Amino acid sequence: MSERTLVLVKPDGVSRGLVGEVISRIERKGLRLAALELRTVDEATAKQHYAEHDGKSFFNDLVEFITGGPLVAIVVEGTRAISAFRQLAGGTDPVEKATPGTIRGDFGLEVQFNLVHGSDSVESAEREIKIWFPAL
Ligand code: DAT
Ligand code: MG
Repeated sequence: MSERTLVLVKPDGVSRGLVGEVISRIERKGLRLAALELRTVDEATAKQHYAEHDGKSFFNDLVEFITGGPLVAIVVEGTRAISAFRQLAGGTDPVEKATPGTIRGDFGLEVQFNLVHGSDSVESAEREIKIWFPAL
């Protein structure tokens, strides 16, 4: 079943020059790009995107980090796109949970700087795509 998912190459991924690497892995997996934009996000949008984490110890640092520089927002589509991209990304902690061969496992070292975001469910994907690409 074809799905859409919201992917972010976060500011650390952009500043480290990993945008092409991430897009290449998405395309080689067989997923398609439906929308893509380089953008610097404001605090309100960042808080909306990460609303589920509001109140957690890392929330303020997360918002500061994600607003701290340009990121690349992408809508990715294809069969089981949500799970497929989460698999490409690897676990949240690039060392504890991610495995080599994943984006985070290959390029990440710290949980705060784990390079990419991918929606975690159909509901999250719909909610997040509305935030980032309301016209889609
Ligand atoms: P994911 O990005 O794998 O969906 P998440 O939704 O649980 O993970 O958390 C969102 C982001 O918040 C995550 O990519 C990095 C940051 N984060 C999560 N847990 C953290 C922690 N314990 N300390 C610092 N940052 C954390
Ligand atoms: Mg998440």
